[in-house]
Amino acid sequence: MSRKIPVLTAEEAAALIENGQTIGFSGFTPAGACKEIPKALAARAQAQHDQGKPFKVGVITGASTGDSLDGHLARADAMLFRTPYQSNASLREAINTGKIPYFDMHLSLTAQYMKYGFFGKIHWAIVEACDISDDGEIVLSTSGGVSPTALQLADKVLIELNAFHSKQLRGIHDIYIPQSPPHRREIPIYSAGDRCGEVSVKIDPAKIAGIVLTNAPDEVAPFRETDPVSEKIGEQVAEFLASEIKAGRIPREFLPLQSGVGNIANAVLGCLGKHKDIPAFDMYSEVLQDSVVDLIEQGKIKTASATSMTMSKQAIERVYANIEHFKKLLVLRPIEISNNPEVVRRIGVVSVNTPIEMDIFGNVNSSQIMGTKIMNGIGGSGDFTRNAYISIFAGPSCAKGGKISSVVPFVAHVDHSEHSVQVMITEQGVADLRAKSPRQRAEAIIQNCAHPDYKEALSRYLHLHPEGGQTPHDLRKAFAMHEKFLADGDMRGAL
Ligand code: 0RQ
Repeated sequence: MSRKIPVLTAEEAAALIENGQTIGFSGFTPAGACKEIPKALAARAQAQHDQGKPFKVGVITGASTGDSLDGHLARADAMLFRTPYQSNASLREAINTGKIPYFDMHLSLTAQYMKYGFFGKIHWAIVEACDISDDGEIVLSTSGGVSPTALQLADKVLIELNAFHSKQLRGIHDIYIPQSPPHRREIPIYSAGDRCGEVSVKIDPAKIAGIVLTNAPDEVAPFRETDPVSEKIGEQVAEFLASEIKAGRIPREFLPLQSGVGNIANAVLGCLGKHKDIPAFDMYSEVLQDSVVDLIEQGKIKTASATSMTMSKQAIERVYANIEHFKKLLVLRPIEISNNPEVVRRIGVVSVNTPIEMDIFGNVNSSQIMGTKIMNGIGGSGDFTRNAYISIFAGPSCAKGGKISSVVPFVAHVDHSEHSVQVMITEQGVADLRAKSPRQRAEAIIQNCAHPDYKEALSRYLHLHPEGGQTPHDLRKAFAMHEKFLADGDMRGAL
């Protein structure tokens, strides 16, 4: 016979957690992230610190979360470690000043690292749900993330039951957790919308310590209006993909698309939706943003698979108003599956991600400003880039009003190597790097992608040593543009 699971206040829930414990939290971006227990936990940490007692917890999530989790816990100095991705200003500062150890990881690996024991014991799973039964059946809210694995591994579980989210989300999730090696088999997904798992997570109800009742939308920041540079980048991506279909290198019916997060990703999707030679397509991605709702309503997206619906309150309400229709077209998966290299390679995903900087030979930095300060993390960009049918990086040719060139001689940190990156696109144009040597790639990137203010300097660098090897670097000058920026705040005039 099942017992009634106790309803707790957030403070009562936080009081159960002890210093030094590791928590697997739900949430992928602010979608489906816990909102009340982390705030109460931060307050508990602060109170302990005020009494001179230590209090920190290890924090594992799907990706970034909302300020209620990452902001509050970082500001309370309550994190023992943080992984695998973040985008919060307070947390970023604490990481960059060495206060919080941060492991920036490929997101598809987090759940299996948890299972393999690489993070040590998982004491708690704290997970947002839209529905729960007394016999331990949990229906997740707007993200899959690492929640299914955390719920299975943790000794104890706390649930935030969020009344804002429709209980009708039951059926949108497809929860499949692969066996660990040497028993793992292929993941039976052969097209973006395939389902192979369960609609909910079932655990032993005895380990659920309590439920905290909440009622709040996800803390998703509003999108900026598309600016002309993002729009131009979006158009270049759409035009490039249309020309690949025309050339017969992408099948006529097109291939599933992965598109990153943020304004450029939104603009890319909008431009693909408008392009007359791009047929209706599937998405096999990580995050579904507002633009996906528009494109589904316009019939331009057929099915979309991801691990989260990172949508504004208005967009998610549109989904809930027509949930039975959307459930036929949307699948939310655990991050281990939404980003799985095996599936990405099999179904031929075309990946489009945003770089921080790219170098003339094709390496990409997605995560570290000037090679030292973390911005967010590699996220899922590596999971997709390394395994894509065609991997594209698309972003502006310069930053900070032109004082920083996004194309540099050598990236100051490598997330994606020249071996994985196939196409670079800026508002200036497209560099197709396929079947090109490093010297040929450099000519294409400088000519087609670099901002006019930096073309000559980059070209001079490339030709410093005409017989200088397969990749003609000058190691004394490779970071001259970065050094110039660090010295006087402007890369122009270097080299
Ligand atoms: O700084 O906010 O202080 O002005 O970096 O740049 O142009 O606003 O772009 O918000 O799209 O973020 C790569 C960070 C781009 C993001 C990155 C400064 C710039 C600005 C942000 P300010 P923008 P976006 C997974 C997809 C990694 C994870 C990933 C990211 C700030 O896309 O985190 O790919 N990606 N996930 O001024 C110094 C440079 C700079 C620079 C930009 N060269 N040097 N600062 N900035 N270039 C896959 C999915 O499926 C979702």
